[in-house]
Amino acid sequence: MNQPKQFPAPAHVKHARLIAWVAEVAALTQPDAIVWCDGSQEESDRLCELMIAGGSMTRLNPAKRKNSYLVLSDPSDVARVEDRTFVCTPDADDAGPNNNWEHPDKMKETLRGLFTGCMRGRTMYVVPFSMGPIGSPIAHIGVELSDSPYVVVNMRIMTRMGRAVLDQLGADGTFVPCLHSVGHPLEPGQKDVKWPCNKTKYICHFPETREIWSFGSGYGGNALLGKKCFALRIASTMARDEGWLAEHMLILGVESPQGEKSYVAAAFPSACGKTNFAMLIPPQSLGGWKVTTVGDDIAWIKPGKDGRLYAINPEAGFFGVAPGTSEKTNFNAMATLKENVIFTNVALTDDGDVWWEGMSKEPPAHCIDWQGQDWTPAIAKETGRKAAHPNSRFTAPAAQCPSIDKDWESQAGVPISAFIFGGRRSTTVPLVFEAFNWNYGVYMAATLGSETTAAAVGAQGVVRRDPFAMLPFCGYHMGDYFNHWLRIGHQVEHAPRIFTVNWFRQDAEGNFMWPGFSDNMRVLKWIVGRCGGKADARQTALGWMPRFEDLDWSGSDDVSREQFDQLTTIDTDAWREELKLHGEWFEKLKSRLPRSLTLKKELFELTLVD
Ligand code: SAT
Ligand code: MN
Repeated sequence: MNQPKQFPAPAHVKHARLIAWVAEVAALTQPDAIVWCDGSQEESDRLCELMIAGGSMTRLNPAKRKNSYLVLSDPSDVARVEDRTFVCTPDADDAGPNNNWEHPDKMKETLRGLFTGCMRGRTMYVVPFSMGPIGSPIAHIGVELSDSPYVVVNMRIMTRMGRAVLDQLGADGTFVPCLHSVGHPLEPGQKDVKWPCNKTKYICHFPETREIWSFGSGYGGNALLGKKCFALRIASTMARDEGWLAEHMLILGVESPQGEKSYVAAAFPSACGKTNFAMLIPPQSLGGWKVTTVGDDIAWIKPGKDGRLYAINPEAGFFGVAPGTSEKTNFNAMATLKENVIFTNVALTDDGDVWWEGMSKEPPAHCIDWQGQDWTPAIAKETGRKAAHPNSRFTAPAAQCPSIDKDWESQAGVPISAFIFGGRRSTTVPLVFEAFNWNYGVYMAATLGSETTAAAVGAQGVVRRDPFAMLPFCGYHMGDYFNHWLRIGHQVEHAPRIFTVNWFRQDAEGNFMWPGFSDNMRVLKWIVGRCGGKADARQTALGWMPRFEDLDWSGSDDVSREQFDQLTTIDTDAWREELKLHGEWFEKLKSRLPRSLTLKKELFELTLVD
């Protein structure tokens, strides 16, 4: 019988509980080696070399993109797997109808079976990471154990990772244990595949014990456990218990030509343009407005002593959707992508650079697509095959973004003046409106709908309720979550105002009616104007809405008064239908739905009678 391997922890690691956990996981998963990651550039370079040698990573032409790489995943492992994602609470009702549920004991038993020997033939990496600036009172620490070097190099960009975090943890600091395996052990002599993964996938959360176990996938939110698993699902339960908010929101700063600065946080479902909005460049014709970026995906928000809400971006990088990103749609993102980037599932050009649909008007004459096959515009036309997968991604350091806010790493966070909620809706929802009050805003966010995208496996383009853009990310019962939001709004003295936007409304011919992108600044200017008492509005059944003359149209002739009327019209019949859907959605949450939301719905029905 082989003796199980012993792996002594490095001398500088003083944390007994961490050492014991790593040893316990090693005994279960039986890796060949353990590496405690220090987060250095050398370490990252070494891992990239390893992946290049193994054929799973390609170095891009440094003359085109310095220190950047391309990885192509298995075609079966390209997005978050929501139907394989579980919240394991002792009582099923606590997970709510918005989560798949299993009892923690039963799930642990299943997982122990899957994890037994699952790292054989591989190295287990110990990845200490901080979500938020190290030492910030809003930040929290996690440690991910993973057998994927791809995960390690991505986590180094997406979080503050390595030695400094271990130092911060000291001998007994609190951390969230995050266990990850691609679930593809190697027998002696067995050759590895380019993208190891397993057909069986489990993305499991244990809110009571604040643990994450993820098996079988190497992609994005399934594997970079600091992101959706920790920073949203586990953190949302921490936030519920401790009186703060963990949200699927970008954070941006808006500065007027007079130098007045405010910050807003905005929630949109995955792949609805959060990154573009967070990095928007205002039209020059508006005269010196500036937008700065604090974060593009997740916000942790805590009440400050002055009665305002303060937000940090818990991440350190962007994991953005590549297709559609161009100098025109997101200049700042393209500038962020010049060096130190890992691309996943985009196409490789003949000169060693990357390409994706929408990056340039003219596609390259030839490239290698995300599945490693020859791709030409003619092939695309004939077969409909995309060069880049619709959910292909870039992983890039936030610090490289030209629009990064000077306070993006502030330990205290930035004060939030407004919350914005938006979905992808081709009909029904007007361009923008402001909720009458906090509870109304919570109602609007709680009933937010959006057409589904490629960010998750499953049918695309169907409207689903995605309350607060948190449906796949809320780690507990949605009804309790709404209650939590209602409570927070009444606890803080200066609660932000709440707005709904929809950039995606279409006309009868299916054309987008709103130009979007930099023109979104016109809406944003109105929003911060409302917060500062400087913008007018008319009262409608949905809330306060700008009249044509309330938006600044300087330099724009894209939207006529008639088009604006169409964009902001409230179609009473469509809203009656919409309210029926709200009703069906509320029915699902019935046992824990706050009474005030049901009342709001009734009130709404009455206002819509005309
Ligand atoms: O794969 S991720 O969850 O990181 C991206 C997303 O769905 O927003
Ligand atoms: Mn997201």
